[in-house]
Amino acid sequence: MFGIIKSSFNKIKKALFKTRRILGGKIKTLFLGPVNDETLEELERILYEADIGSKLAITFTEKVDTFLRKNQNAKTEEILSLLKEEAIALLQDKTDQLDHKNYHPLVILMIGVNGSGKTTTVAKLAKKYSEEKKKVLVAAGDTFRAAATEQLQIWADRLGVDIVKGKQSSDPSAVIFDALSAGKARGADVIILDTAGRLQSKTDLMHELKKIYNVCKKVIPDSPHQTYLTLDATSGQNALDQAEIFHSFCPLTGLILTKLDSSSKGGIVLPIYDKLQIPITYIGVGEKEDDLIPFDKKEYVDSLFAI
Ligand SMILES: Nc1nc2c(ncn2[C@@H]2O[C@H](COP(=O)(O)OP(=O)(O)O)[C@@H](O)[C@H]2O)c(=O)[nH]1
Ligand SMILES: [Mg+2]
Repeated sequence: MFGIIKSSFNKIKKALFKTRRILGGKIKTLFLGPVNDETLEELERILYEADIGSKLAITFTEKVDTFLRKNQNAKTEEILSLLKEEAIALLQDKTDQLDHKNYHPLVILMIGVNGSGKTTTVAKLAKKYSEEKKKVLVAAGDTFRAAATEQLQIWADRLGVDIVKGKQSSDPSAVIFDALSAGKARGADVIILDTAGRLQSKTDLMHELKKIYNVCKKVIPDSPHQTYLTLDATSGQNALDQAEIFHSFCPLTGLILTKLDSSSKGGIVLPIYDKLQIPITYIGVGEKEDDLIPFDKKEYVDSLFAI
């Protein structure tokens, strides 16, 4: 157990390596010298550059300012601790909420824009549940590109999980309907639904998602039990806008922040949570099936502000 915790912490540390170089290292260097107004302006800029967003960069800098006025000889470590405390307080307890109710089958709907990591995350979750000895079925709900179904088929073969797919350009809701019906009939424990990310327009995409959502309700009334939005961490503030739009059409139960390994902007977690108050359930730290870790606010914050 301890080994698993340790290895996931190392993965987060590795994933946030670039952000750490920007944040922890720069903050350390910044406070080596005498502190004045310019130092605080610089701190605000450094925080902003790590994608913490302008609102939080200002709030955090003000906290440091107040602290420094009371503690003129504060050490860098104390400043970093203060920032960590602020970040943890912001993330509150909601980020720990994973729904552990025993749904049977558990239906997970994966949504997000093209390239944000939906299909890869479906595979990662399939791996996770398979390891828990659950019978997993995945649905290739992205019928727009033949390559999308092929991609999921390759994962399903590799992981040894059941897949339901449709013909190219067929109605995705029909595939979802078939998958849910098949999952029920075959006694699947977990059904994970992949979807398409790019349609002609935002309205089309949202209309289609609504349709899929309603099909879920029709076949398994209380489903989808989890609706996860994948957000590409490298897309920075844009991820925030996406999350808001999706959430207004399909109530999200969790966010999965992908590609934290390839971003130097790991700070994006904070403004997303600040604005939407949707739990960050997992983070993606690579392209392989094992590169998905449950989000742990303390591990995350420790890595973010590590020096
Ligand atoms: N580095 C990295 N790459 C990822 C991660 N998740 C997905 N990808 C890659 O991002 C690309 C798009 O992923 P895909 O799952 O096809 O996105 P989709 O269009 O939303 O289904 C692929 O090349 C994936 O291998 C991650 O956590 N880290
Ligand atoms: Mg896909």
